[in-house]
Amino acid sequence: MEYAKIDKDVFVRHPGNPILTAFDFPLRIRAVYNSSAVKLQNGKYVMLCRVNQLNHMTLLWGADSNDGIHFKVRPEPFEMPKDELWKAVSRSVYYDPRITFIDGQYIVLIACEGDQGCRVAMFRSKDLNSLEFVNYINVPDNRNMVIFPEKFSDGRYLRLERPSTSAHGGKGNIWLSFSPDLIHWGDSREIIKTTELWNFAISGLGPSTVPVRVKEGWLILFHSIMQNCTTREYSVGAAIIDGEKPWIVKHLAKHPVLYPQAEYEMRGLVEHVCFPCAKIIEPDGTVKLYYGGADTVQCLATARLEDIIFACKNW
Ligand code: BMA
Repeated sequence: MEYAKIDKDVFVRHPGNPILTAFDFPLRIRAVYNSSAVKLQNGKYVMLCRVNQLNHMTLLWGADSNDGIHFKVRPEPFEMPKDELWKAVSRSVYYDPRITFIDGQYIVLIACEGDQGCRVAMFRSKDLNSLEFVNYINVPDNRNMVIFPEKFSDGRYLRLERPSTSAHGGKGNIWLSFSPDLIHWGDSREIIKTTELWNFAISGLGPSTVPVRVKEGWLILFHSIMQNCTTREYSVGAAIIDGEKPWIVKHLAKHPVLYPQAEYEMRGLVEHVCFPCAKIIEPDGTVKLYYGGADTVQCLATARLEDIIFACKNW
């Protein structure tokens, strides 16, 4: 009989988890989770933290680190736009930042929910000390956008995204789109469907971290959702798409590479959630995955890049 003989974990949770909690902030907050981190060219790390205030309205708050593990929270959150449209678009929350370094600058995408459903706001920054708002880059309802760190062979930008369609009763599938200028997107293709991943992703999928080039193509990690009687379980899946024709999925792990198991992932404001927003590949092949635990705390897990690729090919 054929079945997956998985005898070890790909990701190992950091022993210091959670690496950031509400108590690390200078003010009373409720939660910090689903944050994104990048390694700057000077070797230092910056995290853009999703913070829930006591009333669960969100803030985006920076934190800095020398090792990508111990983060020092800045004194103040980021300034966000002051205009009426921003207030309307993000009236409920702005959340789950994703950061791509391209064209010598950081592009930060933030999902916003308010009067218009879910839209994604694009910001740019030279150094992640402040953010400049650029535009909204979709009509509702679309989220979980990540921009590739390289352009396509014809000069267009690429992004993965998750338009919220109710096909198959889930939240939607992973799509790939192209753009000449980061603002206007199209030529879209659906590339990974929930139905290819029964059961752990049957209720939805979403790209979660910026794709990274590997020998086999682009390695992508995504979150997967499985609704059951009591929870919606969020795990982390992995796939490799073609390096030249990224709409072709070459390898897809049929099992999650990280799933809720630790106490801080099982219990919290939303139970059974591992929700990644960023990964950093260190020169020695260690992958640092930054993910939120139970919509309450910020966590870190590490893996060997080759072990994730093995899972994509063999699980
Ligand atoms: C998703 C997003 C994430 C959150 C997850 C679990 O829809 O809102 O920010 O972590 O649900 O609640």
